[in-house]
Amino acid sequence: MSHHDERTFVMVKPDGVQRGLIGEIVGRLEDKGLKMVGGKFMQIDEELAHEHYGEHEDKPFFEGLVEFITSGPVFAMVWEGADATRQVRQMMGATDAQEAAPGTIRGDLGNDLGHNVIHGSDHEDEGANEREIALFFDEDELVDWDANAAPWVYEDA
Ligand code: IDP
Repeated sequence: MSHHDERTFVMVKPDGVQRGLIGEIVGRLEDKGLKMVGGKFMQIDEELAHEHYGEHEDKPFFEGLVEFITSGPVFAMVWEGADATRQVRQMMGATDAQEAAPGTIRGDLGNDLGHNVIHGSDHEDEGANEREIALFFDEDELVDWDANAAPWVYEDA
């Protein structure tokens, strides 16, 4: 079932944690049939924030973004499933939560561009999922397990 095992990095941002949305967000990903293989409640420090958001270094919002993402705890996760990176991006909705479609996580739970509740690896950035997983998790923090629901989620599992 190798084509069901794509991994992606997902994070409930500090606004989502403060607003008590961890359970809601985890629930939505579980309901979709994705499988959690890693999870860590943590505080991002300045260095990790710079590494994670390095591509935005020259943008005018970079400083504010680093300040926000280090402002309180986050819930970092790795989720696995068929086409998981693109699936999660689709479930997240547009970056600006004010514009994100109803039914998406940002569309339903957020109302701001910066405070947009969730991060997920960019599926259009080749290898971003693996890079971000490696940045936040050691290999031994990820759990290989068989989900009993898999044959019911996937016809060919
Ligand atoms: P993404 O999170 O949907 O992948 P990116 O373009 O990678 O969006 O931007 C990373 C994060 O930076 C966004 O989630 C958002 O919180 C923040 N951000 C992006 N653009 C702006 C902006 O113009 N002003 C303030 N914050 C922004």
